[in-house]
Amino acid sequence: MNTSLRVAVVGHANTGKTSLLQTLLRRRDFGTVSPRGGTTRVNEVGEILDDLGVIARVVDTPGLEESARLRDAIEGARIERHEDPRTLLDRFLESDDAGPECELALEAEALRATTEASVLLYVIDAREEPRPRHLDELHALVATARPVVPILNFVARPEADAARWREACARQGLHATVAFDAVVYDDAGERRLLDAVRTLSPEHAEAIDRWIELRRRERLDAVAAASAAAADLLVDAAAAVRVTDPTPRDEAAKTAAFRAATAALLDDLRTREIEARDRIAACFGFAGEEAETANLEITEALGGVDFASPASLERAGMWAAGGGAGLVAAGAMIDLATGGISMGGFTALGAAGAAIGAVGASGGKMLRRLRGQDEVRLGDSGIDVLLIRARATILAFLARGHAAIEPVSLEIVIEEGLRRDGDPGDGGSRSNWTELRRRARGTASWSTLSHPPSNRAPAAARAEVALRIEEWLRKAILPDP
Ligand SMILES: Nc1nc2c(ncn2[C@@H]2O[C@H](COP(=O)(O)OP(=O)(O)O)[C@@H](O)[C@H]2O)c(=O)[nH]1
Ligand SMILES: [Mg+2]
Repeated sequence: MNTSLRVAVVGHANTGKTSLLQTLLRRRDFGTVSPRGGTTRVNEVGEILDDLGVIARVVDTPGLEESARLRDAIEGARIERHEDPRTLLDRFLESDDAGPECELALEAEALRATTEASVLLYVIDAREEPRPRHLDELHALVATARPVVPILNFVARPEADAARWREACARQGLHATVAFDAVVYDDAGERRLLDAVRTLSPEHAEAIDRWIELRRRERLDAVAAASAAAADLLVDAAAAVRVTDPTPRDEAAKTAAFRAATAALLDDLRTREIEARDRIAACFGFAGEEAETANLEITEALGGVDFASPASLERAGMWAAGGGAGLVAAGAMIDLATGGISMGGFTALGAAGAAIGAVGASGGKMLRRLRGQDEVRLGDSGIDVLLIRARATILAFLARGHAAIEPVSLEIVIEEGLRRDGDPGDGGSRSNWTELRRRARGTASWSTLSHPPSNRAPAAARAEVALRIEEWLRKAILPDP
């Protein structure tokens, strides 16, 4: 008898079995997911691994298509009246009716996987109504004599009726039903799924605990690494200084030089922000094409605040010249207002909003002379925009299952943050952020975006501020790990 944990995933075609396994395994390259049915034709095994080795094996199976016929075939294997269902199933699986060329070949393949499994996950498309064919499928699963956890998939869809399915499953004697959308990953849902497996298969409690601990640690590590990538971006953005060409020129040439420096800084910031997004994606195991699929429309978020287009920002009344206000020691300042959008308990407009009154100021008014040169820096609210987006990016990837198909929507994540706003647990974090943002200004040499570039190596003080921001973000994202 194999004593290691083995979980087989069964159900009708297209209910999301392969998707569920991709999400549980954190592997998009596992199996083939397709909106057409019948893509999985043989059982496929994946492994959950930690440093100590294999924690569990999970098995993907072909869909149980011909469930009525299957039920009849199992019943047809009866020889004596009191034979238990498992005896009938074993007899059927050994019979010619279950051979590779037979009509029920795929169903037989799936059922062979179940007879060796510790637990079965029965995946249900919760958008459907319970139908007789589901009862036929359950009949076959009951015959395996393995514990069954019904998994309600597609529960994130409005048509899904979880309560109805819970009742339908309970009537078949299955009470450990778990709602878990394979595509919209949710940590608590995965936890409930594993808890249900533990309850039905207590001899594997240790393996389940290892599995839970593995995912918990990975999550913490991913959020820490992603927060570090975001902190690095924020310091680069906050410390960046562009100095315009000092050659004495007339007012018009200076305006042009200022605009050019501003546009170049905004452009570089956008590239830098996309680079940070890719690093964040990689922290959650989305790399290369994976990150492409995630397709985070960073520049579209926050109502289209596009760093590369100061002209469009100006038109939208979303940027303004910083009029001193003690925010930046000298030089002109770009400020990106966010229309008061706030996340997780603080608004992007606060004390830092001082510069925002001057919306729509012309290029000429933006000029500040300083030794005949102009300095261009990103204003406080611009840094806040980057912070809000970076945080939303992390939250979006954190909530993304590896079977996900839709692009990540930052808008939705930011809106959810807005809805949660005012959470008393977040009190005080705004003032902490203001202080961190001030410290992140550091010196121009802290930023790879500064121009002319500094030949001084970034100071230890930069690393210290970046670490503080990383910790602040990590706590804002996972308040109590
Ligand atoms: N929206 C949504 N789509 C899903 C979900 N699970 C699976 N899908 C999609 O449903 C289709 C069938 O999924 P697949 O995993 O191949 O199902 P299988 O035949 O049971 O292995 C694919 O197009 C998936 O992307 C879910 O929870 N929500
Ligand atoms: Mg499949």
